Amino acid sequence: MEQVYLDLGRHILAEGHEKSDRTGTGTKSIFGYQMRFDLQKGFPLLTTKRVPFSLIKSELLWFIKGDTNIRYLLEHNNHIWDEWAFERYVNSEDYVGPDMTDFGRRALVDEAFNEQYQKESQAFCQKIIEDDDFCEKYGELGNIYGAQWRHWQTSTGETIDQLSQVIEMIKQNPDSRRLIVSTWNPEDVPNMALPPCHTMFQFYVSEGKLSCQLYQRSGDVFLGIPFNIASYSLLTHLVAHETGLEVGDFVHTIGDAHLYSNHYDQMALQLSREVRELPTLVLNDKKKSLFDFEMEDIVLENYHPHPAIKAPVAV
Ligand code: DHF
Ligand code: TMP
Repeated sequence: MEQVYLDLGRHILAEGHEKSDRTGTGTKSIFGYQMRFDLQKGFPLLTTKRVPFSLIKSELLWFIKGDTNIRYLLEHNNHIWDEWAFERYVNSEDYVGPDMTDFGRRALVDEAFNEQYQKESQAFCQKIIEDDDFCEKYGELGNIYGAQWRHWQTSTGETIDQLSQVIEMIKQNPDSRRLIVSTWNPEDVPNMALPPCHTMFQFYVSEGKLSCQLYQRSGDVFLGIPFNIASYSLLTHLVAHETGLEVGDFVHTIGDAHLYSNHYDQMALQLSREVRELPTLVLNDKKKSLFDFEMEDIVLENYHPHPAIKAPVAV
């Protein structure tokens, strides 16, 4: 199964179009790609590099709670969203430290600056955890996934809990072709730190199995995509658990699928490795609703990957 991901990486390295991008890093990119993972055959967490599953768990539980403040992530030692909160802070009037303009790129090329940046970023995280007012102001990422899934704002000032509704629909009317959660709100997009990459997902039930398809408008194939595959596969397991279904396929459709130019060597290294047996996922049977799940209720067994491969994230 992992092979379909490796095929994507190989395909982009060989045939991707060179394209500039918002972050100034440069990419090789293709448009329109689909991967299918049969979740009966194991849990699709890559084995050709270690992917930190605890970060995937805490991020998904954070979305499911409808939380959009990074404090919960920091409390779980998860730093994958730090840069985007930090960016808002350093661009605000409250920030008085050294100039952090374009920190993502400068930290990669200027060691002295990188030290300053690491220091500021650590102080920022510490303050988010300790200072409630600061946390409320700068820990917030705005209307990202958690908000759109659980409390989508309507024009009349109400909120829609899309995730609860779709679960209820799966239970009541599993043959429905409208089992959709959408996150792309054209009204919100101009004001967002990072417009949603996962623009919509749809569930499908057949022969007692629950499948899920994600349309991802933009995919960082080396860093983001391995997380995204595991995250939506976990979501499918959790929704199947609650609705009393078996798991079917996770279908991953990507619009602009790209490799950043500073990930080519890492991707090539990963492609040189043998795939190993996939791990299995075990959910706490005592909990029924996915809204009650905590970190320890989700356990991965038999995960024996190759070592992690470091790569810088484009901000
Ligand atoms: N921007 C870009 N350019 N690519 C992304 O994948 C991305 N993902 C976001 C937000 N913005 C993004 C949220 N998800 C990592 C993985 C997922 C993620 C953000 C970051 C990441 O850096 N993963 C590292 C390990 C990180 C760690 O151990 O703390 C990895 O090697 O997989
Ligand atoms: P963009 O808004 O210019 O498309 O930049 C977003 C970048 O983040 C792009 O490289 C895709 C990547 N990304 C993922 O691959 N997966 C994710 O879950 C998120 C949030 C971002």
